[in-house]
Amino acid sequence: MTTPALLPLSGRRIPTLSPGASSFTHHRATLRLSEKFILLLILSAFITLCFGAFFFLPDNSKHKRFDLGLEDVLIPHIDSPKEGKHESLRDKIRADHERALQEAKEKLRKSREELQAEIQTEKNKVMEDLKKTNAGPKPLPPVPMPRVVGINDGEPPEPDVKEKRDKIREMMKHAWDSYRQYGWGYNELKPLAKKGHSTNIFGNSQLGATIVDALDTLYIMGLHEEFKDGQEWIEQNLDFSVNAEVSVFEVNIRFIGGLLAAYYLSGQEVFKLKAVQLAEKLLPAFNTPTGIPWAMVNLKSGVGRNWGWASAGSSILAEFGTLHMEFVHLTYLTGNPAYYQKVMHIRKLLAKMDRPNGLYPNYLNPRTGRWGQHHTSVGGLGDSFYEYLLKAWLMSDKTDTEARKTYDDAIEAIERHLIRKSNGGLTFIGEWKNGHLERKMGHLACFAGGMFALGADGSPDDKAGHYLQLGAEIAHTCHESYDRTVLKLGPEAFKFDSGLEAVAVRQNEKYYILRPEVIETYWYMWRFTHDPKYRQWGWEAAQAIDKYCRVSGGFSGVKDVYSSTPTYDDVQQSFFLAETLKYLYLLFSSDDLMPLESWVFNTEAHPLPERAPNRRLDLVFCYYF
Ligand code: DMJ
Repeated sequence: MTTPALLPLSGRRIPTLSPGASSFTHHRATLRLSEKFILLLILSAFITLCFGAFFFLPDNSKHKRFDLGLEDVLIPHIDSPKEGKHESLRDKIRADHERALQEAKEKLRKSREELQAEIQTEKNKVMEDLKKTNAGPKPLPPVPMPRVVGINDGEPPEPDVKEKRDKIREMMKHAWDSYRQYGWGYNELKPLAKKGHSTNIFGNSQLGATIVDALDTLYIMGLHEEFKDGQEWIEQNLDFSVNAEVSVFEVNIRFIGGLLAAYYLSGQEVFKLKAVQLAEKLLPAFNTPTGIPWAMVNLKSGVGRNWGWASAGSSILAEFGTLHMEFVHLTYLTGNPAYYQKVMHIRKLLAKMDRPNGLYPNYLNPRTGRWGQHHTSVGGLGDSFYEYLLKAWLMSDKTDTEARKTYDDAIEAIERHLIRKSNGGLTFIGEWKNGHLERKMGHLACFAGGMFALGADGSPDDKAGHYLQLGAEIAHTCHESYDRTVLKLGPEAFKFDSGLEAVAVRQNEKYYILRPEVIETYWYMWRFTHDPKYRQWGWEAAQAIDKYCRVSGGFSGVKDVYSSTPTYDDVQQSFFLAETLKYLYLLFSSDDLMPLESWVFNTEAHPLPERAPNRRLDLVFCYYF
């Protein structure tokens, strides 16, 4: 056996020192030492390995192995399951696996179309679930301020018209300054008691309704100091986290409408912000079995309910039907589809319902989705529902043809069943009550003259002339209702019955509370015809208001327009500043101030830019629907 050549650890051959014995012995001794050293090294490495393994390798005793037939899976067990449990778990996993295999086989047998349809159904289900948990897609980023037109001085060229306009501006100053002095921060003003006032539509809140409602009128009239004052109050005080039960409709048309208009006119972000904050507070009102909102909602708790007087717990057509304009703008401005979805849901639901004689009853139960009492009117309880159908079409740059068609059908039914000519030749709009026509017209229904004129262009079968004429006839009738009183101010409701023509009969229908509807119709008719009688009629009304409603602390409603010694109701309504004075001012301004081709006025006379939402909404549709 040959001695193996010993190699040093470095691998280089050790040089031979001398060929003699002594040198050989020395050499062997050196080798023995090296061997021992190497053995020691190997031994210590082995001990280190065992030591490490003892402490660091996983404890196999904590795992059980299950034979699953196809492969082994190591499953951690925590509390030592009993054998039975192992069996059931094993069975379950096996069953799941077999089912998955089976499904895969079935899928392979399906056609491409079938598979696509299945995927779509799944997608829809996921979207529905997301909507339910409010975890839908994130809102689109907010849009910058759109370019708006027609905000100018609008000074009329005729000196006498300018004088009248200046007078209206002075009336606005008096109404505002009085509120500023005696009612600041309250919702409305008591001009005789010279203190703040509120009604149940605002709950027990102090939300400065008059400030918000008046802002855009101040802006349009060029009262910029007053506007700034109002803006400051809103920035510092307007807070919607209050325990107050408010009317969803009133708060929408006055506050959201007012804030949005102030935003579009001035470009100040604070108004948009407040409008969106408030809208969020209104959304819980839509949590009903049908999605038809409650009439009232508590801004703090979000609890909603309906007016006690409304037929069998119903919601009111003119209330849930007068949200579209503002809610579409909210979606446009925020990119949040929720607002748009809420109002479109109402529209879809109404479209599916049967309508007696093609008419929309004023009451709809939000729990059952059934109509309440069959009462239809173009005045109170019904009015602005029809107005918003037309304006939905206008604000969409006339692309929302569904809204236009719904409007046209509704107006056709109204003309057939509700509009009549009196013996004296006055056209009036009566009220339909359980199958019979009541020959009484409300002051509120007088707005319809302007609506018919506004909707004339685009009406079916080229009936534009007919609707403009109908608008003129309503304007004339409503003027008669003013002219046949002692104060030259119109009563709340007037009859066409038993020889009576356009006069109030009941004592509780003889009041005038600074309402705008008749003047609103004069303004629309003026814009469409330029017939000077409309300015004349508007001036008559302005003079009567200044003469009989003006007091040192502002303007008040009167209780009897047939009495030469008026008694006051002591309320300066916020809509007097928002609507009545605005329409009067526009009536005596040139047409390039707030042109109707560019602005759509909400039912509280708050102007919102036409077309602005259109492109953006296309994007929202693609993104969400
Ligand atoms: C206003 O608040 C609105 O015009 C509403 O549509 C009904 N009427 C009042 C003023 O009369």
